[in-house]
Amino acid sequence: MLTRIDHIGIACRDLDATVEFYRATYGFEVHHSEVNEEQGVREAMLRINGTDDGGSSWIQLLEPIREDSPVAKWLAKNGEGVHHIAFGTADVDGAARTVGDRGVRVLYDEPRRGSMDSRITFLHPKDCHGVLTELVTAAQDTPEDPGHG
Ligand code: MC0
Repeated sequence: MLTRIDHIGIACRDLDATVEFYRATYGFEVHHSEVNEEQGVREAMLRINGTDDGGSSWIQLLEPIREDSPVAKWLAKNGEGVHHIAFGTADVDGAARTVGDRGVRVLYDEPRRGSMDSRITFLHPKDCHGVLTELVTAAQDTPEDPGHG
């Protein structure tokens, strides 16, 4: 059902400085960046590796653009660090239904738009042993045609 670590989301206060740290320290380059108004973040995606299912694994750096956004709230309470993990699936609708049927609160009725036109939903951290967990289907990834996320 879930076939890879799609990404690890990291909350930061200064996206440009954090991108530079990942470049200078590890040699990871920005593959994609965007503003997601709905989620209230400016973000950069660093591609770490390809995966067996034809997708990819990423580090996602997140800087809040609004004080009332989930990442701003989290930063104010915890400071910078790992904000969530995301599991990749070819079928985010089906995976969310299955996990929901197992008693975990799924935060969205329907998946919403994520990075690079992916479809995403979140699971409540209080139902996941303290880990905010995201389920994601990459744009090119469908049950019929697993692609290159
Ligand atoms: C909050 N909590 C967390 C947490 N955020 N625990 C672990 N990891 C996190 N990231 C805990 C708080 O410490 C608190 O625990 C309790 O959950 C309630 O949190 P709150 O601060 O009072 O905030 P709420 O209830 O208003 O919202 C929490 C909730 C929210 C998880 C529902 O943050 C949410 O809807 N998140 C999903 C969307 C999101 O995070 N978007 C940003 C990434 P205590 O013990 O103090 O009660 S966007 C993204 O990632 C996209 C672009 C993509 O991947 O493509």
